Amino acid sequence: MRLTRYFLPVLKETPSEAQIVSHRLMLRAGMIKQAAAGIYSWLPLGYKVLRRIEQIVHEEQVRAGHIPLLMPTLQSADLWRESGRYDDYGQEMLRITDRHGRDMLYGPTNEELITDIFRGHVSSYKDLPLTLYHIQWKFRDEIRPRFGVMRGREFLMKDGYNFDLTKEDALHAYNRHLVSYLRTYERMGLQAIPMRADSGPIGGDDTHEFLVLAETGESEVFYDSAVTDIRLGEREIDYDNVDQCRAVMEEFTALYARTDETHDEARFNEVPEDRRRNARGIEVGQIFYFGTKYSEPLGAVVQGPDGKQSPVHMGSHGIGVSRLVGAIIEASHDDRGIIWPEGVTPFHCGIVNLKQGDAEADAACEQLYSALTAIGLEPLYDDRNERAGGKFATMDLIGLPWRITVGPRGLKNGVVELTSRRTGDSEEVSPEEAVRRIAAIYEPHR
Ligand code: 5CA
Repeated sequence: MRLTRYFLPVLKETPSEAQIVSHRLMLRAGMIKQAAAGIYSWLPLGYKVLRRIEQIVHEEQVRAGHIPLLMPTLQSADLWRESGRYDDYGQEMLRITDRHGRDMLYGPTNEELITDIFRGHVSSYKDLPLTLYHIQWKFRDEIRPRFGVMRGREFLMKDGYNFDLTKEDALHAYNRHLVSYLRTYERMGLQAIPMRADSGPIGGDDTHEFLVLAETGESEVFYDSAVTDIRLGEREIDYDNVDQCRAVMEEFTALYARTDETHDEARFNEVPEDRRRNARGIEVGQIFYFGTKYSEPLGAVVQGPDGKQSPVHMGSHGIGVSRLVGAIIEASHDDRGIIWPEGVTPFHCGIVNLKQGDAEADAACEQLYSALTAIGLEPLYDDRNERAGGKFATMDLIGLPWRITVGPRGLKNGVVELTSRRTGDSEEVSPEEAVRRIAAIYEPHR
């Protein structure tokens, strides 16, 4: 993409309505525009990041054996009356009446709808285990939408639902989700710690939230600092292997880590004092096991190997896809702007032409642009007639992890400058070497 042809409405001023850094930077970098309280349009740069995050979520879900589908955002109230949640959900649910006077709602979550699909088509244990998921817009009429996309009213969620014959099988699905979520967040350059939590309106006893530590987080958390040393890394996971998934789950949840709702002072005090932490975090996902809470009232039953009918054991598992954009920025920025991790960056690198209109500099930029594009990378070429300082400021604000700077002086010596946004370190290399280096950096992310 060439900047002169793109739509990147960056703001010079810091928007006064934004209280936290991710919201400020998303507005300043032209990523989003508020349409109504807690409802946003995703402008091209923001949309690109959202898509990258979605793609990682899809890939990791499919790797874990989960099957994508797509359910509608508008649902009939009748299904929610069957589960008993229509009245329970309260004012967070946006209720709508259609022209025939039928009660509808904009889905805040999909347990009922997915259970309806299941009961209509599955009747035997032979079709289990089954996990279906989608990435879809939700609406919750939050009393206090704030912090931009972090607490929106309309937001994008990955929600997945497992159907199993027994509790034991459903707990494997729970563990499998936990492991796949760890991988998902790590690919985005994030550390999200599973913490024992409260199940709220979804219900059930077993639930973990995934928290990214950040001062601006809305959740208060208590944990043993040793949990922050554990990484999934590159280990091979066989998602069908019950023992392996359980072992990873146990490894990541053995140490004390809880949100304030489930915090237990006595147990916390057993943690060595120098490792006790009380901090804040951003909830970027949550997994639940709730047994037959929905399958029983909605009649989602299967015939077991013994010929007996029984309600399936279920759980649901959510990732805050749009919230993640804000969470990643909270975790990765400096006073000049965003610093995208390579896994989610909207463009792989920036090309800055220090002297637009100089025949040699223009030609070198064009060559870099085609060489990078030819190997499947997406550069953003700043081809505006602007001063170098303005171009650098834009690149720093929008946070591309790598920048190639091209100017007549360097070209005389056959070099361009390759700069890391994270460290600020620059190196002079030949244009060909710059392309090779960028290709190698992104190799693990493709
Ligand atoms: N049905 C279950 C799991 S599929 C469910 O709805 N879980 S949830 O309520 O925990 O939501 C899943 C994730 O969506 C949360 O962890 C959070 O990251 C994100 N989320 C929830 N509310 C909002 C909101 N108002 N704005 C942005 N993201 C949100």
